[in-house]
Amino acid sequence: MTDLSTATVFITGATSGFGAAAARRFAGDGARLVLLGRRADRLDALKAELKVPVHTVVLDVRDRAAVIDAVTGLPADFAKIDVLVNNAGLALGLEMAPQADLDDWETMVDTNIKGLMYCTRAILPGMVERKRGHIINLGSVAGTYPYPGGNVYGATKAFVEQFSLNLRADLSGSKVRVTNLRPGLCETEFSVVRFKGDAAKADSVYAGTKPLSADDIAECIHWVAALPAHININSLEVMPVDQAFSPFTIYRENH
Ligand code: NDP
Ligand code: 8X3
Repeated sequence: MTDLSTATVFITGATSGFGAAAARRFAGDGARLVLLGRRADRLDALKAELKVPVHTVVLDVRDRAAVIDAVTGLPADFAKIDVLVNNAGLALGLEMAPQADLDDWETMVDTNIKGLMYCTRAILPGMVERKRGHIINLGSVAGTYPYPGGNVYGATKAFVEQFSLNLRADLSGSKVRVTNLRPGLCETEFSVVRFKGDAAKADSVYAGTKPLSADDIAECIHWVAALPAHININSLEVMPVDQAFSPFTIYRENH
């Protein structure tokens, strides 16, 4: 297995959900952590909780210059990143395309696509130079299966799938691994964000079912990273047992 006790793990979106759970999971190995998010208070609280070396980075991944500066300015002890968990992301709204808010669409593209690109491009050259590294991207089942209202969110996650596979193509011979982890229904702050603070609406998404937890996904992130260095999980789709598929919608009228 890959020894993570000496690894440096860079996690974006570490203030909540999968990112915070992954930070705790890797801290269990003794890994050094770089934790990124916009909410400084949450990063500080996590740093105080974890018993491993932690460097916090407060920024918005949509800010290209800030991402590049933060990575080039990492303290020497945290600069050799072994694992990048490209997790920062969000869905905004569930409206049908004709009614959807164009600003929401742009925010999802800027965060889920461009932010992930910036972090990858900033960190990848060091991994290639050291011939060691693993990029774990957070895609989604929404990147594979369409659903009403998934429109641009799903499309950003389809980008993550194809970008991950194309990175594998570019990184042939580099020893750098790339994984796209594609969770299904998972209860985090995801739906509160999607419904812009409407907690009742967010709760209704998970009512009466047993969704995945952030810890379940952290376990998957940790598992792909801990596998022996010659094994690359390209894409890993994970759903709760209670989530499955429905038939195609067929629109009918008297033709
Ligand atoms: P949460 O809302 O709980 O966490 C999202 C994290 O992303 C937060 O730490 C947030 O930090 C960070 N983030 C959002 N926007 C930015 C930004 N512009 N700059 C920096 N950080 C940002 O959601 P999850 O943990 O559920 O989601 C994590 C990832 O997993 C996302 O990419 C999501 O699309 C994906 N996913 C989620 C699923 C689910 O059902 N929950 C299923 C499949 C995929 P802060 O606000 O402090 O900046
Ligand atoms: C989050 C899962 O199905 O709500 O990516 O889009 S879903």
